[in-house]
Amino acid sequence: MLNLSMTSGWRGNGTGNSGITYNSDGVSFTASGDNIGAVTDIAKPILLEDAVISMVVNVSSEFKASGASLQIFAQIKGGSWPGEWNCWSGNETLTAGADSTITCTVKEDDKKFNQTDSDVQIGVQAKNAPTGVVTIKSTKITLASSQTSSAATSSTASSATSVYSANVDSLHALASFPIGAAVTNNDYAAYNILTNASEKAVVEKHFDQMTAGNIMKMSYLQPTQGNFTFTNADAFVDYAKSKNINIHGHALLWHSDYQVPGFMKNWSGSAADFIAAVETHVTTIVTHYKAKGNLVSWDVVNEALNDSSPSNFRTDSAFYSKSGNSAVYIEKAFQAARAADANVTLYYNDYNIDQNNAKTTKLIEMLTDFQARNIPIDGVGFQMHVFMDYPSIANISAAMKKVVDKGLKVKITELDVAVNNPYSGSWPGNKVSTFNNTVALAQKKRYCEIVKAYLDTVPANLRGGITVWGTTDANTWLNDLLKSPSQYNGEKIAWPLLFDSNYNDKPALRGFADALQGTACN
Ligand code: 9MR
Repeated sequence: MLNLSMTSGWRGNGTGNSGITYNSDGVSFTASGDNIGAVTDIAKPILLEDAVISMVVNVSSEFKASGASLQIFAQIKGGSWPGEWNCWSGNETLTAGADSTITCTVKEDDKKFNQTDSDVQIGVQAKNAPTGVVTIKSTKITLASSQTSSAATSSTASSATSVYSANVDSLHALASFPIGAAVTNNDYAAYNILTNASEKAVVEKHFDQMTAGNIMKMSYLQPTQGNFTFTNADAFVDYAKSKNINIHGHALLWHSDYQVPGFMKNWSGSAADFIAAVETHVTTIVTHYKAKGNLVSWDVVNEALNDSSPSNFRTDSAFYSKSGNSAVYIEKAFQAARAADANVTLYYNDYNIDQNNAKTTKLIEMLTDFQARNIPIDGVGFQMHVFMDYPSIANISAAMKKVVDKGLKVKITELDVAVNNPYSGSWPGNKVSTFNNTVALAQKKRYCEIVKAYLDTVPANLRGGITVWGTTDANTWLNDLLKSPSQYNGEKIAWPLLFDSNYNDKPALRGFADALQGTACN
């Protein structure tokens, strides 16, 4: 049985319809005339012949009083749009303000509903001079026993499954700037982009840029001094190139303890020699990947600012201490990167700078200083590991605007929207334990609003792109119990990404697409 999503994918049907609205009951439409209704798509291949469509509907008193009826229908999209038109639910079967179940068995003698060529739309429309409102609360399709569909077979073992399509053919095709995803390689073998067909499929369909979640970090590329280990990263960059996908390099320098090679952490030589070693790392890697041709931008330095107020350069960083308690390593890294590749875009990347707070102020101070001294920098990466309720869109926009005002690019480098916020004042009383429709819709709206804020704030020539930090909810750093044991006390309740753990679209994907298409966020 297919249990269709009632939170996205529906649209108005019939001439003069005023669209549909999603609400806590389901999908509603105003039946202002004959053939006005609501439809949703089911992707091919779909074998609907002999299937039973079952809808729980609730009509308003006005609809009931108008004497109108409802008609479930199914239609093959394309050609002459042939359909199943024999299903009627008369006014007498409907009760005002109460749920009624109406059904339709899809039957066409010539088996047109065994569709491999075209998608199918199913829906319900009003008949007999209707007025008033109709709400569809649920829609289920019971396939004939011998039949199946891509949605059913791609789901988990249970036959009761929910099929949801965001109706997005390709997310990146909707944008004129890079749309990226962070991916896993041999760092998390089960989700390795080079070997996992589902990962490949979702990335190749929706993204035109990738970031390596881990394998281009320092300790992976230069584990011991002078020993550069490019094999895994090269395979990843080459695969991307074969698919016309660009790479955003992440990250040349990051203080986070286990990313820093031991030889740097334990440096006992002079500060000048340490800085020279930093420059060698940057120069060697940027030069190597310049030759590949598809590495378009780098996070040169990641997270060099602290979270204090006022904020300053981190001192809990080997780079800072071994450089002689100085932040000079930052500008040296940018200079070395620019010298190695004149064309690659150079970003400073950090978290919490989307909040227009002390850290943003320190960031802007650093940018101003760099520009005054001609230190090469092209833009700022806003990581944007955000929550449903925090930070506000106003703060995000204001912070991005400050970077735009410096004439620098803004790239959202690590976007994810965690459903649960363990830092909120009400935590854990406000904990969401199930990813339900209400949450899915709120997340859809939040994704839309963030992407819209980006488009509204950052002019086209300064848009470095938007990258989500992972593909599916199964493989998010927020589930990474090994590295973040305290996050949600080990519960996997972030659900922060665009695809669920079965690689199905989430409403969040529709929200992202809505913003790119200029559709209102709802
Ligand atoms: O997603 C990454 C995770 O797999 C690693 O365990 C972790 C530590 O290396 O890094 C995660 O990615 C981080 C990124 O490199 C920098 N910004 C914060 C990201 C989430 O922690």
